[in-house]
Amino acid sequence: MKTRAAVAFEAGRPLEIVEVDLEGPKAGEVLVEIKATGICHTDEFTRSGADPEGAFPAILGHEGAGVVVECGPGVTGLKPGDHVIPLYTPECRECEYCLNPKTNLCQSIRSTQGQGVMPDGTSRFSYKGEKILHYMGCSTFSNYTVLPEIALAKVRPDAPFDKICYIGCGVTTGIGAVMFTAKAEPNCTAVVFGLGGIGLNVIQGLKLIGARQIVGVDMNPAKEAMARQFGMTDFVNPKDVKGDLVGHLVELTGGGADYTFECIGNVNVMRTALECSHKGWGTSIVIGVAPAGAEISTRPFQLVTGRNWRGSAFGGARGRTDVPKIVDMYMEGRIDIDSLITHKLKLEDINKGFDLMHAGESIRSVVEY
Ligand code: NAD
Ligand code: AHE
Ligand code: ZN
Repeated sequence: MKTRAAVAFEAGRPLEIVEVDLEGPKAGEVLVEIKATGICHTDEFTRSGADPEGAFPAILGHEGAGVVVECGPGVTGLKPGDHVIPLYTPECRECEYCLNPKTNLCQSIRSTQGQGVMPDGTSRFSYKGEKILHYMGCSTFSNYTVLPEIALAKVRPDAPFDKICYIGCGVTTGIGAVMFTAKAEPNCTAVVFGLGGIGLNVIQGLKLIGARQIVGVDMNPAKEAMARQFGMTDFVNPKDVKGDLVGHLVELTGGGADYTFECIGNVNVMRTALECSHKGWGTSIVIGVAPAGAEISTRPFQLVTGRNWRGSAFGGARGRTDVPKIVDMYMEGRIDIDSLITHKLKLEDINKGFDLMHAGESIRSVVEY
């Protein structure tokens, strides 16, 4: 079939809206009509050429929601008409990783996914006879896409696509990092670095679990108001801090925070985040993804003296199990997604979504098909 898609033909170039060819689903695969997709900073990270795994030409996008159109042979858990959220972290429930409660990182299709192809090693997308790669196993910047069944969470049919698409990455990543990765407890203190589409969801998660103090750090003062609305108790703009930022944050949190979250992808900030976590027990969670070649550093003494450095992908969530529950939380009014979706765009205008992100004007731009 033909489908409209925004294609990243080369790193660093704007996306181009073209009609691509899409092959139907093979064994274990599902054809999905994407109804809406968010634009996450990770899409920009890859588009820009900073992603060491980035391969082109590709159809980016990994924060979508849509409807099952057709199931390939052997698909048992989904049928046409089901509402689904694509999962860049699938859940096969069989691999060594899925069977270990310590991780959500299903590895059953990770290697082919990283190469931009389906589990059988081929792509379903082409343009003028040339192969176009998939992205993060999702490619939600295409109106129709094909995914393995294990990479789709079935969700309730009454949830609006233009809001729940955000649960496909940002909402789950932020709330999950608090609940599943940090397992933060009521009355804790926290510092959140980066008050964008991820950081605000970390704040929302911290409020939900009953954190006592939630410090937000961002260089853009325009982010303060929304962060306060979501539960931030103190705002710090590093540009306004005279002297050492770590010292300032340690003092503000009464000796360091129980939990800190880096939601930017800046290795210098990752160090600050670790070092302002509390001596003896503080945990710092790396969420931001850093460009090719970047490395983190700190004095080992920071770890010897009891701080913990951890990372979180997709908030530690197991997609097929946890995503439907997060959709329920939204539908029950327990989490706010609507306020975070600051811009709605048509696919033709998708590059505007990247411009808004760079200008610091949007939290989430959502493309509706
Ligand atoms: P965003 O662009 O919406 O937000 C980033 C925020 O960081 C902005 O508000 C910006 O002003 C602020 N910022 C930038 N540099 C700063 C600095 N030096 N100090 C303080 N604030 C600074 O991006 P997002 O969509 O929220 O994504 C954030 C990061 O999380 C990205 O690196 C993205 O790739 C990553 N991410 C990771 C996962 C995961 O599973 N680990 C999931 C989604 C996104
Ligand atoms: N390709 C990058 C890594 C990018 C990365 O860490 N991605 C996160 C999700 S970001 C969503 O917005 C992730 O899930 N990581 C685990 C994984 O298996 O990719 C690189 O540096 O190579
Ligand atoms: Zn993302």
